Amino acid sequence: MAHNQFKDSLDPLSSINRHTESQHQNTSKIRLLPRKATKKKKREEKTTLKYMRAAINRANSLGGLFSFRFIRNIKSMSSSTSQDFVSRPVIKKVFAKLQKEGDGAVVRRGISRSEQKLLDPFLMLDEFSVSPPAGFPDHPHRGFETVTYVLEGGITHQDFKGHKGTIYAGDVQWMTAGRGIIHSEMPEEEVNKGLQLWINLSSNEKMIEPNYQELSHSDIPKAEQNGVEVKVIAGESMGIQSPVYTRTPTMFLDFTLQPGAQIHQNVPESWNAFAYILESGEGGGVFSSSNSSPIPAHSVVVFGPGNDGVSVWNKSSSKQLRFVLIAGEPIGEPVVQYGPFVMNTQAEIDMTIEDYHYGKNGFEMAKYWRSQ
Ligand code: FJE
Ligand code: FE
Repeated sequence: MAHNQFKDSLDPLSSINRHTESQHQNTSKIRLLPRKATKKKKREEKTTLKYMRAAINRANSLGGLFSFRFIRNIKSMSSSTSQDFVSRPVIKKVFAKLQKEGDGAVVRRGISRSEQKLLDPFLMLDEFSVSPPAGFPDHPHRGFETVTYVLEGGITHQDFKGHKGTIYAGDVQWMTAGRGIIHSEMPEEEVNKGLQLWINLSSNEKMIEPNYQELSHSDIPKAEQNGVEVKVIAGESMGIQSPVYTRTPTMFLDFTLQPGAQIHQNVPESWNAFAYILESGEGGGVFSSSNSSPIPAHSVVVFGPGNDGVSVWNKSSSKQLRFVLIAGEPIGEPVVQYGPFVMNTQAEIDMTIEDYHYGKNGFEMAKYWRSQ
């Protein structure tokens, strides 16, 4: 295996080959499909809304000071459509171009250094596609977590402490590298695809003992409503909760919207949030506002701050829209990254390189271990 070649690519994630689109208004017309709600239900919703509005008006005229927010909350309680919600705005779109990584693997890097400030605590998002003999042979990590979500095929991982396993389509490995992991991540089948997300750890957790949370697809709670399916990998959605423990508070949801479906997902106020579009119909997915321009598959959609969640529409008439919605509580600390090591200061990076080189402070097995 071309270990040396791979080691070179462990240098600061360098060959970042991407482009950023500025937002532009869309002029193309896309037909809005009828919602699934029945006419009767719509009528009922309208009536409820009418009475609520009347009640608010009465209260207001009686001198009660109802904020806009309060009124909106009452409105949103009466309906499950996203038209009634205000969404966070889209502040950046990044189309993730293909680039080579590891040993012959190809990734689309959606998040890299340029988004780290906007998207604290997230460091990297790769959509990978890898076929044997390519892969991600023996390499270290320190100071953050990697989340691997397999979409097709399987990935076998082996680490320097004897931990080994294969995750297949729908399975998740939530790895806390902490003070140090050395592992290999290699494809199992002909075609192997998925996402790998890197989540930073706060300074007081960077040197914790490594840990794994492995979830089979059957451990990942799933809900379905009005043409929307959600798989809750981390956090909570549609009343169901993931069993994953997130040291850095994180939400990771996999949404599939049938043609014509729409959602509004709440996101905690202070958290940073983005979506990554996995598949879409003509033009893409519509985010934030119903009349904004569709965003194509393989794009990162960065949401601005706000106490609201995000609204999404699938305006395609035939294809489903699949995207992950990821949000996390910002750590707010300096980030110094040297490839697979992410610390707070250059001195800590220098120490990490030394630890890795001499096999110290968590990298004890570095000198002896090789993957099979
Ligand atoms: C890495 C280069 C790399 N994206 N997606 C440099 F390729 C890697 C690395 C991965 C990776 C692994 C999987 Cl299974 C999926 C990935 C990059 O292993 F960590 C550094 N530093
Ligand atoms: Fe890795």
